[in-house]
Amino acid sequence: MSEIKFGIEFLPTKKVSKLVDYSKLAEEAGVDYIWVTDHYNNRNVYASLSAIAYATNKVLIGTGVTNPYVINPCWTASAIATIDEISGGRSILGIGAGDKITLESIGIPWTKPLTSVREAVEIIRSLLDGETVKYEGKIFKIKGARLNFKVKRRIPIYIGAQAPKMLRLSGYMGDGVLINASHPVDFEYASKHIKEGLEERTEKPDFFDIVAYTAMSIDNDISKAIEAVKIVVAFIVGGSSPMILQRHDIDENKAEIIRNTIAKGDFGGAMQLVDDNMIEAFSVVGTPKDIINKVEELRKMGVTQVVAGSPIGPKVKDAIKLYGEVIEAFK
Ligand code: F42
Repeated sequence: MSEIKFGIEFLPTKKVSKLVDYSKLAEEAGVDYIWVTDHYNNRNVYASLSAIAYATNKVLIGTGVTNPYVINPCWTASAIATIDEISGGRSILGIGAGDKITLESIGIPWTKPLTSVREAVEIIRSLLDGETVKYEGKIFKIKGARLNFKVKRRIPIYIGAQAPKMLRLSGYMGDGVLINASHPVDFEYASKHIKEGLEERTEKPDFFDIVAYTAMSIDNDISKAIEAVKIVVAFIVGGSSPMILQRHDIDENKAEIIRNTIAKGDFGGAMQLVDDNMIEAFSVVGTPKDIINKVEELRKMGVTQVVAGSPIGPKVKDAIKLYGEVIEAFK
């Protein structure tokens, strides 16, 4: 069975200096990958990655995930290549379709997400390979683009995917896939589609990273860990498609009530509506021992990287240290 790597997700909602502290702690805890989310209304992802790059030595760092709508792929290629230079060859690029509601709120129509991601990845890969890009796509028309500096290594590109065609696309053209999921049944589903994409590829990769990008909450006190994850699970349940809810035996009416409660701004109320089944379906939660068991289950499903996503734990710094215990158990 394949080895498993460990990542952590940071949201630049707090000052970059805090993110840098967390990143140093994560590196000390043995984390292999730091993924920083990209939303225009948080601190900028590349400015954050740049600060993290200077403060760390070994950990791989990247966007988790950027999108091709707010930022043109040519700009993204330059940005991630710059991070690679600053970090001494430690960058990774995560790209996805972005969030419809946020994009539309800033006047960007969320059209053809699959095509947009596919075209963006093709353009970015070619630019990083040092090519002059002329591209006549459905979304992007590039007359002649080229980076004025050389990228020293092949920067891995990961695609954020949950839905079937996007999962297949990740297998077809990515180096890995970031799947927002926590439960083995979701990976059973995802594997099928990723495999189809991998089979369509003419040049098979030596390794394809299947990443469980999951809500995680670690604490020695399990009840505190559960309490901290409830609001994240409420948002996931509220935002999940009927197909995903059915897969986890979650009543669509309950999900709708949670969605409406969140929409009213009643987060406490939404948390109270979250039940054990929802927590089990959409998060990895508990003491380090509980997390180790869950990671082992995911590893058996073919997951090759686990990412500790929000909230990480009731106390983030303590949770990062406890995550180190989990990582140690797999070394
Ligand atoms: N989004 C952010 O904005 N910021 C983040 O930091 C972020 C992090 C993140 C981490 C992991 C992860 O998995 C996702 C993350 N996301 C983040 C969300 C991400 O950007 C995507 O929104 C998310 O992954 C949704 O992708 P999805 O796999 O659910 O795919 C959607 C777009 C979908 O509908 N896919 C369909 C499918 O079957 O795969 C395909 C739709 C399709 O075919 N569209 C056609 C096309 O050409 O694009 C057009 C169809 C038509 O009718 O026009």
